Amino acid sequence: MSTPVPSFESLDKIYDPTAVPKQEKRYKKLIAEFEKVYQRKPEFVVRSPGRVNLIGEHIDYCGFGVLPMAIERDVIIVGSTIDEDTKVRLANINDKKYPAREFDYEGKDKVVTIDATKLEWSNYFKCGYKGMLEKFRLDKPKGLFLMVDGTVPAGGGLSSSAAFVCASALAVVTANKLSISKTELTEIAIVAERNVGVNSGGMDQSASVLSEKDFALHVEFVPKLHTAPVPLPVTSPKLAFVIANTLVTADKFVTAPRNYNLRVVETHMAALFLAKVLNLPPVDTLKEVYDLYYQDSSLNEVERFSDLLAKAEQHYPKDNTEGNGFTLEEVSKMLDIPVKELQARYMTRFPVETDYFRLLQRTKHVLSEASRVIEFRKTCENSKDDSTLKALGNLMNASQESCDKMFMCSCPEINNVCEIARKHGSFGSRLSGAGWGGSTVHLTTEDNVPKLIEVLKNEFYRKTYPNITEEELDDAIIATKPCSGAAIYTGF
Ligand code: NG1
Repeated sequence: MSTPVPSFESLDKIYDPTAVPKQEKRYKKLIAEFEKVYQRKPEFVVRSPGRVNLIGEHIDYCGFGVLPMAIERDVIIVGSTIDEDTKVRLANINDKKYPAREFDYEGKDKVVTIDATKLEWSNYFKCGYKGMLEKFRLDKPKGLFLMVDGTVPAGGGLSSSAAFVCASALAVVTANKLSISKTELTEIAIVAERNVGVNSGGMDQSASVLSEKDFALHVEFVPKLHTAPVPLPVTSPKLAFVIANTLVTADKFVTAPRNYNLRVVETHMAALFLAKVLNLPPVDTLKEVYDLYYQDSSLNEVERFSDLLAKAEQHYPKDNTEGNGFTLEEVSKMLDIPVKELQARYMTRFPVETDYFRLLQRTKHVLSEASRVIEFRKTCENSKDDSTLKALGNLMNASQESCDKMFMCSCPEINNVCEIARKHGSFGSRLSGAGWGGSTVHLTTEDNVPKLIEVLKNEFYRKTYPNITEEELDDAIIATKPCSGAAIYTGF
């Protein structure tokens, strides 16, 4: 079995020392609330964090690795068990937004019913519960009393759902005195979260479970899920990340045909085109093109990317639309696949709306971004002095530029926040997550964090949202360091 999920007796093993006093208070408050509501003592406490993607956007579904890190914001679950029944009593410290729920175990095969048509907070707990009990197939799992506190803002691109599913799965394991490795927990959480109807890729749960304090995480998907901790440079003053949610919500379901799903289709088509002109067998992803074409090459990883980029530039025909891409008919000719087949293959299950497919632009983003992930990792690993911050920042800025111009997944608010931040001590600023709104991430130093936050509040938030409250601001702007992944806390 690989490394088990760690147990920590003290909170400084989980959080940065500066955050410990605040976290201690939070844990105490949650335990007090648990005791008040259930009139019993807690037996266990577990936590799992949200994540921010530092670099590597829209390349996971192309098969390339990404580089997220766990953040301080997390989901904590305090619980105790009862042998007399198998009922789950689930309460949240924020009971106005997340009212208490109860459900019962429905047996080894079904475990529990999840109605994915409803946006219901307890569904995420049920995902973790179902995932674990499907694995362990207990005759009579323990009845549970649970109290949850989540500080990852929902819908802000920081994977609040993965944090909750991972914490829930861990709570079920701990309550039933089972043991599980970090890898198993990750794999179960990835599959379990699909029960709420989202086909999630695996980056979020990996970061939530497998991250280590002070490290970012290189997550690779091919040939199988593989993660490696990446040390972040030790600088003076210390580096810090600020996450700023633009509060622009791009509803994934509504905009998917023009945004997310269209990008998935464009990158598949781009892979087919490159494979064809390079005389490779037809493939699904640009990563397969990269692997096949360079299997016997003496070029290093990064040189391969620039070589493939040059090949793409050289082979793409000039489009007739001043850089707007190709019509479906043109793509059909380029790929030698009838329009009807393209529609059936790529545009039916997930509808797509577009006049032009911007295949070369998407290829340029994906290949350059995948190369930046590798350079980011190398820069961290070879960090010698404070100039590393500048180098990492440049990679983040280049990523933003490419997301904006080539992948077209930024928006005016993201660009504005990044520009303001760069003028006030951010070495690198970029969108994080799918884009078209949502969160941004900024690399700075600890001493500059208060100033950067203040400037963002005044220059962006109060100007864009004049009625914004202090509470909303606190949720929108988060200063964080790389934190540890899922853990059991025993020091209460
Ligand atoms: P966000 O927007 O953070 O949920 C989405 C995808 C990721 C990845 C990024 C873009 C889901 C659940 N997540 O992330 O897998 O493709 O966009 O890099 O769809």
